This record gives sequence, structure tokens and C-alpha cells, in this order.
Amino acid sequence: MSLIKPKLSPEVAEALASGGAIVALESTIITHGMPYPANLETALGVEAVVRENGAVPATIAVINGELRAGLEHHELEQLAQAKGVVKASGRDLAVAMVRGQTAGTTVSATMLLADLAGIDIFATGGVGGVHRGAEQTFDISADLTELGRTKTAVVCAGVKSILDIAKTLEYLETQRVPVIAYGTEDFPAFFTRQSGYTADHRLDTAEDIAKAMHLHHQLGTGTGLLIANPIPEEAALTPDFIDGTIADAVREAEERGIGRKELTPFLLARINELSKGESLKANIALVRNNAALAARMAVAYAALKKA
Ligand code: PSU
Ligand code: MN
Repeated sequence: MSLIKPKLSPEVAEALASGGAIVALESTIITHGMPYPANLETALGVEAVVRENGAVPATIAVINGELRAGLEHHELEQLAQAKGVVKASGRDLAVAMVRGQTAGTTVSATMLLADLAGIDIFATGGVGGVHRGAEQTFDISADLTELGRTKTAVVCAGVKSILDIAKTLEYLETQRVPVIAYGTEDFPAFFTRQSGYTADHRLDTAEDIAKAMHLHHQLGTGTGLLIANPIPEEAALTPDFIDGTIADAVREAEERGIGRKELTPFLLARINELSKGESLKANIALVRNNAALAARMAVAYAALKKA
């Protein structure tokens, strides 16, 4: 049992106290996932989308050693522009607190802090997973093990093919994490609506997903859920274009010996450069799309919890 909770913004505290709909948002996407100023514009835009869909946004981060859920405008600005900010997964939080560091929280750290705060639903772009070549490197994101032990529902657009998608899905199966695709049979690949793999389950409404969450938790499974929401049709990239770009970025990372926690940020930045900003545009569109679905799920889930 945890004795620490993140410090809540007044708005988030109010929503929690009244059983309102809340959506947690991560901050590594701001600090390590997108360049400035697109990162700030996206963070603000995503919060606005959550509000438009009836929920309160709670962006999670570590600010000067303090765990936080719900940031002020100037704090988002500071995160978006800060240099040398820590990328914190769950295991890095305690040291960041001791050192008074400012950190972007990954999916794993954000899930953990959302759960401590009492927030059930979290929207992001892509989750980490099993990297290509993991049979050699053992590089498997802590996001996957966190999904296997923390009850947060994570809405994403699938995973990028910087990862081994088949192994990522296998790993989630092992971890007792349901993978639910929204409105499709296909497991999406972030920039594209299809990955070549099907999701385990399909549900077609935010209300049904909220019901599945509720039952999943009532069963005492103790695990999270991964909701895969395909990128909007008009924003999707063509597989040939993006797969080539991703392959180039992965090869470059290998040649330069980049690994461990630097690998994902390197790949994201290189893909953005190599695609001349096309990947960034798609990324922004899909994050907003995920925030909208997560907010609608949060509204439905709040009603189920009250009933
Ligand atoms: N994948 C993306 N965008 C991201 C990330 C992953 O498409 O911004 C970030 C998320 O914060 C995720 C983290 O939790 O990278 C995973 O890092 P790693 O692969 O080092 O576990
Ligand atoms: Mn890793």
C-alpha cells in the first residue's frame, strides 16, 4: 500500500472528490516525444479536447521533486522548454524526488501515479513495448510490466513498428492485459490503422469499454487494460512511407549503439526528422483522438462507479 499521493491541482481534487470524470495524461511525450513548440501546443490542445468531451485533464509529471497530477499553464510551458529533463519510469520516481528533479513521466510512471491519485483512465499516443531484437538486447519497456500490475486503462493508438508488434502483443497476453481495439478488429500501428495483427477484442462504444473496465476490475484481475484507438483515417500515413523511415531510424540507432532509455526518444526524434515533420502531424492528430475517446470513457466509467 502506498502512503504517498501526487499533489493534485484544485480542479483535479474537486473532480476526484465529487466522483467526476478525469483523464490522466503523460509528460514524457512533452519532454522527450515531441520538439518545442509542437509539444506545448499539443499538451494544451489535448487538455482542451479532454474538457470538450466532458472530463477534467490531469497531466502528470515530477516538478522540482514534487509528484503532481494537474499542471498549471506555466508549468507545462516550463516542461516543454526545459533542457536535460529526466525521463522517469516508475523506478526513477523516488530518486527524482530526492534530487528535486523535474521529470517527464513515461506511461509506466504515469499509470503508477494516476493509480495513487485514484484516476482510472489515461490517454497517450503510443506505449512502449518489446523492441525489435529484444531476443538479444532484452529491451522490453517497463510500460508492459506496469500494465500487468497497475489497474489503469491506457488509451493509445497501438504501438509503432519501432517495436516488435507481435512480441509486444504476446507479452501483454502473458501479463493478463486485455487489448481492446476500438471500432475495429485490427491492432493499429500508431501511424497506420493496421499493423497486420488483430487485437484480442473489439468494442465499438466508449460505454462498452467502460463496462469492460468495470468488470475487469470487479474480477480482481489487478491489471490494466490497453485500449487501441486507430489514428483518424485522414491523418494516417501510408505504410510504405513510414515503414521505410522507421527502418532507417532503427538501423541508425543500432549503428550508433544507442540503447536503454535513450533508444525510444532517439527513434521518435529521428523519425520526425526523416519524415520532415509528417510523423509529428500524425502524432498530434492521434493523441487528440485518444484524449477524446478517453474522456468519453471517463464520463461513462464515472457514471458506472456512481450507480
Ligand atoms: N512511444 C511513442 N511516443 C512516446 C513514447 C513511446 O510513440 O512518447 C514514450 C512514452 O512516454 C513511453 C516511453 O512510456 O516512451 C517508453 O519508453 P521506453 O521504450 O524507454 O520504455
Ligand atoms: Mn527500454
